[in-house]
Amino acid sequence: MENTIERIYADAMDALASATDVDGVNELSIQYLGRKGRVTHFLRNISSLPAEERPLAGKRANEIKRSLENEFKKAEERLTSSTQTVTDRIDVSLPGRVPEKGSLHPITQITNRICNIFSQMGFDVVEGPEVETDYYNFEALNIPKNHPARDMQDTFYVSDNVVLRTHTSPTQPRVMEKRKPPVRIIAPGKVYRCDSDLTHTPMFHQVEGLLVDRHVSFSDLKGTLAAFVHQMFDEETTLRFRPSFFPFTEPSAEVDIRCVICRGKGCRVCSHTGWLEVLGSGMVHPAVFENVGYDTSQYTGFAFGMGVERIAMLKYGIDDIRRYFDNDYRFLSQF
Ligand code: 2U9
Repeated sequence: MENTIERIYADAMDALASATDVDGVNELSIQYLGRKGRVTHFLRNISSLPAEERPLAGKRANEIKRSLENEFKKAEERLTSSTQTVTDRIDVSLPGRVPEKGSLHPITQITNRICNIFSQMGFDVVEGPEVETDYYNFEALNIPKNHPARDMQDTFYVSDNVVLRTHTSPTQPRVMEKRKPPVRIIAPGKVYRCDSDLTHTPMFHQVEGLLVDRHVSFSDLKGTLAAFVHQMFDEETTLRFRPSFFPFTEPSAEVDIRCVICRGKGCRVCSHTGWLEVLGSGMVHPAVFENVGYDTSQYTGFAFGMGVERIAMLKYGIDDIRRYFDNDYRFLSQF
């Protein structure tokens, strides 16, 4: 008899340990302590036990009944409070958090735009190494050993003959060594110079272009760059070519556009000149063609280069180049 009530108790405690919610506990309470429950049934039938067993069986059955009432109550409280905690903290009816949409960095957007404009004119986009040999970065481009551009102040030297490229132009002799004219290529990418202030960062982005064919003249250069400026800024933008000097082009010219802010009246952005410098350009120096084995009696070509940060500053009206590299979300999310 003692075994029967102890078994009932053990079964009840096992079942309670696996109950996961309040409904489950209530169900067990009915199974064991309800009108037709196992403990109730045992208590009702005590009178049928031999007289000497009744007092002990009755005492133990009542102890178990109280213990189970207590255990069921505790389990009910525990499960109710944990359910409440979850629902209190999490409102499952709230709309989910929508992740912020990313976008391309403004420098990437402008680089793509420049490349698209030249691609439509038939230029191939080519990329070269950022760690470059002295030969391709300087020598092949007619920048001799004693040229000021080689100064340690301006160039990051990796070793005696290896540098971080100071422009993307070295990509082009690399291509010319492999391809015969006609050649129409633009080289976008990162370049490095030992320089840092409001308008210079040690790393910046360039796009440099090259076209080589028979009968290429300075007027082809002017027409191509005018078409570029009109698509990049707008059709009304006036441009002018100003004589300049680069070791790799002869003659050379810098290209200015009418100030996009004041339209030529003079303002802080154009230093009150009414003009903004946007490109460098020129006819490729014959020495550069000789270095790659092109016949200078057959072929001529023009080349140009621009700083992407500068073009983006003018397009978006940004006055400090360092904004591009701060990674401030408030700045970047505007593009
Ligand atoms: C080859 C021959 C010549 C590319 C050129 C420039 C002029 C130029 C600067 C503009 C602003 C770079 O970012 S910047 O500092 N570039 O002024 N670049 S002509 O001339 C070449 C390229 C390749 C084989």
